[in-house]
Amino acid sequence: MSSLFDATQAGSLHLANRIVMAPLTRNRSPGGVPGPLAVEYYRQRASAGLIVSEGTAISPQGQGYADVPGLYRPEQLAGWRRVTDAVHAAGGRIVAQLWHVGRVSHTDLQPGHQAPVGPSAIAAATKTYLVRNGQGAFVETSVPRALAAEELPGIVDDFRRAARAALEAGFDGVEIHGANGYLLDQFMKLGANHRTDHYGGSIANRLRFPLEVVRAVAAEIGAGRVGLRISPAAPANGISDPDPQPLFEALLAELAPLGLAYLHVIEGATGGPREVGDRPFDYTRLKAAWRNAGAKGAWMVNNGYDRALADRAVEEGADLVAFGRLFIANPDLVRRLRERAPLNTPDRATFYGGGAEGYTDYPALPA
Ligand code: 8OZ
Repeated sequence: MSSLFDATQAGSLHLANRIVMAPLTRNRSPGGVPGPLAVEYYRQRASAGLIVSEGTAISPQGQGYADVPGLYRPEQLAGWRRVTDAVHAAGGRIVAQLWHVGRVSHTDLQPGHQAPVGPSAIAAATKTYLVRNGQGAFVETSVPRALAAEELPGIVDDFRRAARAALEAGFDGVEIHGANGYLLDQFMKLGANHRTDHYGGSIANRLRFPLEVVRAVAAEIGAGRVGLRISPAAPANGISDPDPQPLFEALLAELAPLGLAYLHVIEGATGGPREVGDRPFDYTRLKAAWRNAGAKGAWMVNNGYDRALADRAVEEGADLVAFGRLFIANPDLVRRLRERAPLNTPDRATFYGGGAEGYTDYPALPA
């Protein structure tokens, strides 16, 4: 019987256990450059089998929040190199989460104060985080402009280049952010995609751009170093789709032959209830679609897990379990889960922005 604490393999990634630190936006990288505090924060959490970095912008256009890191300027790569070196020196593994927010942005954050971009010119009913005069504030996102089909190869190329940059910065691989109402999720879901060209309408058309991105990144660095994050049912950032089950089963059937390292599935509403709406999404069926199509990649589950739920998930065939908020508050979460030790409580007030407080000052158990 496999356990949460067993070593395992995800594509080319050899992992010391099945516990994953989920990607967590912390807004502590002014200028998009992770600094010494980020080095310490990730180093403290290196006993995770795998760390997925916080969402990291692939381009200036892909950025949607103040003080999130990027992977497109040399200083950003140098900052990340110090993080990845520290994680590796502590025996950990870390992948970079490649992020294009699409319409979830603000003109203040976009090059030349232009409108953010999306599949269609439909505003996301959600807020983003800006820093104005040194003060953090949540503000409505700006109305996006619809991308021309001719612009899409450029964005695919930004993802491809960011994947290459991630390896240069010492990451073990990348996770493509296809979840939570950001650009790839916007293309997949009808609430944000009203296109009438071959990137909108049918399921095959709505999957076209996300699949172009995944294939390009896999071709660039090897599929065994690439994961994809999805959130089929999450209403995050104002996203919606009337019928996600066939959409995501079709996506997985297309992905299966690529040989990705893992698929990261957020079950339910991100950071919220595991059941959403009146028509439950069937994750067991989704996983069966993945395996039936021949996929060998690890199945990573996420959302509201604790030790008991995680044990059950592994018994039922999940390969990896990602923990978010618990990793914010417990740098030694792996040990605490193993020893069934008490957990520190995450402090919501210090999730986004600020310095060491609520970031690197959560205590580990005494040695
Ligand atoms: C919280 C705040 C800002 C961004 C996501 C990257 O939901 C995020 C995010 C989460 O995937």
